[in-house]
Amino acid sequence: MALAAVAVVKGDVVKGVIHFNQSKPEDPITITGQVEGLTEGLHGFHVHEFGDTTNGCISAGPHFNPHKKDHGGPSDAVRHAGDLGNIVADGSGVGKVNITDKQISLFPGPLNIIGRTLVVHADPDDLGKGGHELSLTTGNAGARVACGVIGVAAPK
Ligand SMILES: [Cu+2]
Ligand SMILES: [Zn+2]
Repeated sequence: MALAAVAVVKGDVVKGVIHFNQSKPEDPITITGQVEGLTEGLHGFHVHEFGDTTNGCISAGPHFNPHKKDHGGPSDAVRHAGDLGNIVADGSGVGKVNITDKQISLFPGPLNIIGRTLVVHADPDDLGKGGHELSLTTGNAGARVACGVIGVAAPK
């Protein structure tokens, strides 16, 4: 049975709705939607470990990393499961999301992301290659400008 989840991300000025769909455990997950209110350019986009926004997006903790690897880009073998790379905002501040990924899942198991938090960052994720002291942990993507817990979607 196909599964669907949704994250409504919110910050002071940035907001968006992101949908997650997956038809079978062995199939990739598709991630679609839109974020608005961004500065033009690249913005780090990750699943963080905790579905906790008690103290805002900071309570979501580090990148979701069940395999205890270094930070990387979405197409890298060495990456956090939650490393979805960057979204690209246009001159109107709108970033469209259309991602297919195989390292996270909506189905039960160690890769499950339901109840974790989707975070949008102020700065580009350097995908682990920036040579900054934070490159291998966060991609040096800066502040968390919006976030939302990934929850089970209502049927359409
Ligand atoms: Cu992040
Ligand atoms: Zn990461």
